[in-house]
Amino acid sequence: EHVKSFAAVDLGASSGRVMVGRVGPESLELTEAHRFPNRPVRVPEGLRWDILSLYAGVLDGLRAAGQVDSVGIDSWAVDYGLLDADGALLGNPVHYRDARTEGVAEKVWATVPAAELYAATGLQYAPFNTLYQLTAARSTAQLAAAERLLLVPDLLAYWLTGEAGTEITNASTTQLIDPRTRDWSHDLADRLGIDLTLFAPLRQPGDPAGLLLPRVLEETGLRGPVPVTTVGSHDTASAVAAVPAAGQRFAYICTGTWSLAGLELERPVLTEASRAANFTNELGLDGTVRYLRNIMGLWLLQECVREWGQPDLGALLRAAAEVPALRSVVDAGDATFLAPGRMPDRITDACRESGQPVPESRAEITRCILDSLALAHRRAIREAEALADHPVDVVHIVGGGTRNELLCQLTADACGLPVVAGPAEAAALGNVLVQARAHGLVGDRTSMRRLLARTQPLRRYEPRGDAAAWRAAQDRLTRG
Ligand code: ADP
Ligand code: LRH
Repeated sequence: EHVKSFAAVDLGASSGRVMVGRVGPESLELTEAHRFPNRPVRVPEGLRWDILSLYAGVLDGLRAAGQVDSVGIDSWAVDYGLLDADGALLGNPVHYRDARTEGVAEKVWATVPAAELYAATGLQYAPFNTLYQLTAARSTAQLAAAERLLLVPDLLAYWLTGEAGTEITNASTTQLIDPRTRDWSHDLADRLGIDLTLFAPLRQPGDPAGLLLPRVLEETGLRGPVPVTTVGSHDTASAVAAVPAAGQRFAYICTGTWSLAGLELERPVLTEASRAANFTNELGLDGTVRYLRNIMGLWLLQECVREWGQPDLGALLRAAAEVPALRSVVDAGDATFLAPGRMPDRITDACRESGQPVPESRAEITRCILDSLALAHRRAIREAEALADHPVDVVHIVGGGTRNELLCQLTADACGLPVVAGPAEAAALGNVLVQARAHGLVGDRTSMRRLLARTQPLRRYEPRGDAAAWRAAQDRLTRG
């Protein structure tokens, strides 16, 4: 059997990894070559990504991966680095949780009303959309000096190859792309004074993205030529590509730092009702639309665990499973949870303010978070089904959250639907499969999904009764 190897660089908000996928016509095997923490740094001017440390992790990972047929890169969305006229990076990329975008949206809406923005781009309102970040950066010395803007995965690809491009699925998260034409919205950019010539030409998943530079080969011990292949460089686009679903009647939840819950559609939903419900139309593979809602996700738990000095997660989750269900819930979609810090207090404050019992122990706070996430999953999927007129009969959970059995079971209970959990490394697998397809090893999206379902360990959770309790909890939140 003809087998090829692909390195998938996948940078999440909590960790980066370089995975190696070995793909044949009937086989798909993924192994971890290297994993490294992603620790943002607060400096006087704000919260920044430590991009050089991440790039060092990528090089270490490629060395550990050994000889591969191609490399693909994906990461979290919306953030970017700026280059000067010599092609040198101007400062550390600003973290999407940085406070610089506070109050910026209102200024943008004074020029282009929110309804018009949605009709033009289909993107949800989130303070960190690149459009708002660029508006916040207006009249900074750094932006004035910039000749080029590269989204994070494109920046790493540029360092590896010397070639600059803008990958389309991630570009769709800038809020400067029209999801119908899948091209820049020049009119919008003009009205907002955003210079689109900063962006390198658009690239599509599957496009060649250059060859590893001689210096990179030397540092990683790889033998050239090694091509870099464009993948769905938005991690969520790669993760959705690796949802092991059959047919169309499925919803997905990509769980990690965020929960991204929604549907794969052929066309964007740009209605006013969709805007009011804050659903986004991000671009996926092969002309698809990722119609989804951002939910705060396991960030809520990560931040508590950080505050508590990193206790054992397994023990904490076992204790949380023993806590009575649905005593108190918070709105896990609420942007008030976006910034880092004081998370246990912020959760208990929200419970107190909404007149619910205040969780006291770590186990109780953890249970409150997981119940709240499951509830937010339920709400997002139900609303997406209605807004897109696209009913589903199964929910696929992919990403790191699939390792949290309690969260998977609670999500099945809350949604009243079976949950199929796995793969955990969906973004890396989607990254690998798009490279494999570009190298002629797999066919269309359906056959990619079939290969995943045949080769990846999946676990099924059936919904356990008590629909009324979830409905009541939802009512409590909506009223509160
Ligand atoms: P990201 O890509 O956003 O960095 P991941 O997909 O790697 O996130 O998921 C990280 C999350 O997965 C962690 O915050 C944690 O809550 C969860 N997780 C990882 N490993 C385990 C585990 N062994 N048990 C339970 N949860 C886990
Ligand atoms: C998840 C993710 C998500 C974006 C957020 C900024 O890693 O890419 O899809 O909304 O990060």
